[in-house]
Amino acid sequence: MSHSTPTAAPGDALQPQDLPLDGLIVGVSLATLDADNGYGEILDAALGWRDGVLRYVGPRADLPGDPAALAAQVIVADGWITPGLVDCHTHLVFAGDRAREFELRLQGASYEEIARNGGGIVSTVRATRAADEDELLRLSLPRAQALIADGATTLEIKSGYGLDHDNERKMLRVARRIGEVLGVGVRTTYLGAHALPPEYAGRADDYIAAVCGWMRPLHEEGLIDAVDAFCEGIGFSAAQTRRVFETARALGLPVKLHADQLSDLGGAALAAEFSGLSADHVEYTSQASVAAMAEHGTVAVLLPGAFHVLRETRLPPLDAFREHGVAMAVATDCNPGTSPLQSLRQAMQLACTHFRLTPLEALRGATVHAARALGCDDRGVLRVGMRADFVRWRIGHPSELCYWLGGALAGDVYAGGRRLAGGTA
Ligand code: DI6
Ligand code: FE
Repeated sequence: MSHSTPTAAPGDALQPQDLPLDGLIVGVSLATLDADNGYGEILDAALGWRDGVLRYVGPRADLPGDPAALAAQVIVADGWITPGLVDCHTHLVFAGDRAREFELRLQGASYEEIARNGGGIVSTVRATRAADEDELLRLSLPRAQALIADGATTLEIKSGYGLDHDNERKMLRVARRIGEVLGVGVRTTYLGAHALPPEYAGRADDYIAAVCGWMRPLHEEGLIDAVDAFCEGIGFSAAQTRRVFETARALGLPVKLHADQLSDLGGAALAAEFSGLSADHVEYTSQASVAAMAEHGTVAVLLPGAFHVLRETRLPPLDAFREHGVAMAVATDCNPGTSPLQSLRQAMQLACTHFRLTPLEALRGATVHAARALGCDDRGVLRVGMRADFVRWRIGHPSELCYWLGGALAGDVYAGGRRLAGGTA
């Protein structure tokens, strides 16, 4: 492992218009991730920001003068700063829980059996429909806060437990309100094609037509950043998914897909065909689909929490992703059924233990590659001009982020230059 100390790139010098900085942290080590390989380490560093944007990322020794003269607030700190974590796949807005289902699965029932018997996603739909918008916000905020407390500064949040226009809209509005209330970055994903609601039993094609019809008004309200579907035997077929994607494309919305989680329906290749931002889960993805993802720059989002909770054994084609240069992201999939996981750092830990990612791959997967899986090019690395989204961790080396199971490692969490949460300095 390299522990070299690269110097700041040319052009990173502070400009007069950057001053005074709003904040400047000195003395820490940085894992900038601003390189193709390695952590991009800068020891005894400084990080400065203004107006929510990073303005200095480099060695403390290269600062043009006394820190106190450069910034309104100077913080002397130790530990490591990484880019803020980006959780690029969550279903954290929902009501109720499925702890009973967890017990049934431990007694041998499968996820598919439970879904076919009226449990699973549809039971969360009942609870979510019954909650009004304020109640849904109240129930969902603690999950977002838990993710932030362990270092997340951007959350993707999917709909998909409403399954009619008004309830999908309610979920997406709650997702936006979470961003406003907590100051965290939120990207919303419309997942109307998540499950078949009871009122459409036996009429899946009609339901898909309805999902496509709701997309435009929700988009016109500014509630949709991307469109997703659950392409699976217990979800929707590739042909139905294609109709959803065609509607998204006509509206200029990017797509992503729950693909190849429990079987290979060619979902990842379908996402790639639509130049999808990501194909997620991907345990059963074929070599041909991996090649298609590489060709179209579609990110593979690994969700080791669901793999762990469902006690799956089929590994995603990790070596093929590496060989083809498919970027691998890591996310929590925070949801009440298959992944009641409220820490992205824990997802990184599971990605290392179950999928044998290196700690560096897992960290890049939860930052740089996760940002790409959301189509965000303004975050995920520490670089001048990027959003001031970063976390100061109480650790001696970044590999510790994947080493500890649990623990309170995040000292300070900043999004857009504002401190969100954290423990003692
Ligand atoms: N795959 C998942 O991981 C979640 N949705 C999906 O299509 C699980 C959602 C749930 O079980 O509530
Ligand atoms: Fe999911």
